[in-house]
Amino acid sequence: PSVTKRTYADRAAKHPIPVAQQLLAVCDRKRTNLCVSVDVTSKASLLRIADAAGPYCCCIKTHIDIVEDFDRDLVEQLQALAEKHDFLIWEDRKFADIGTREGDLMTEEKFGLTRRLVYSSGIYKIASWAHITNAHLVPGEGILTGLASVGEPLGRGLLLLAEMSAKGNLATGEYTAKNVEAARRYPNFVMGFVAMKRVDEREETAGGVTAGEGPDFVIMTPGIGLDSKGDGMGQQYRTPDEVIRESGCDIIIVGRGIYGGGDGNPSEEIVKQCQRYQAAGWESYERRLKE
Ligand code: 5FU
Repeated sequence: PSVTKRTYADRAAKHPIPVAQQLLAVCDRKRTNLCVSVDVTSKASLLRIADAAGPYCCCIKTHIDIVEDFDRDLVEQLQALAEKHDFLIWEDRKFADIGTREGDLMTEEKFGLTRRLVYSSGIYKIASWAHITNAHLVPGEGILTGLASVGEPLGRGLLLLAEMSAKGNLATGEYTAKNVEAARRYPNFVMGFVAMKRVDEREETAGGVTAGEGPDFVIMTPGIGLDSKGDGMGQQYRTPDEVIRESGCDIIIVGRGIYGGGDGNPSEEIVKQCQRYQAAGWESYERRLKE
């Protein structure tokens, strides 16, 4: 059957990528398909919001480079919260540098090329703590070889940005289809897509894969709001039901709808909004299974 008719538990049990198994299993265990995007600029706010939202979500998404007082302790505390509340961490880094040819990996090991160091090194050392990160396919498929050489041995997973939520974005049509084709060639690292719909089941691809067949990709979808249609700056919001039930996506990503912008809503308000989005997302998933 189509992945949209399979439960998170069933998909978790059969997924080839450990981090995708983990994510889908958390969804099932906690009855949530909510990923909370915590886009705040201080360590204290990020940790406070992650602690408040933790019980209600399967994943916390960060933009770690906006945190002004970032330090290693932040990462350690975030990891401790992930353990405490049973969620995964996704750094929304959107890598887009040039890639590596398969045969050149050995040379790269020796010279430690930039395209891999951005994931493994520097101040943030993203690969050391983020279960999930994401990348654009703009530079070509080599980007996957480069990132996989760092992430795969650590058991990390990657999402390709097959589509985006912003008005007028260019990730459409043939480009989206290319993302799906490329993902199929990295079955141990590319766990899914940032996308607005079930891009992997849309139609036949060049590889001849038809609707409902092929690997299980997790579709994670930003641009979710229950109270607003946009932010006046290009962001477009849809409801959890439009995204999970009508469009067949798997995980809803909610930022300002939950933390409210700035340094974030008071923790009680965050809890209240999390519960609201969690309930809406889960209800849509259950309806989708029955329809
Ligand atoms: F890839 C994408 C995309 O296409 N749209 C997005 O909005 C990522 N995002 C991120 O999701 C964006 O960078 C924010 O971190 C988050 C959405 O936040 P919001 O406050 O719910 O609009």
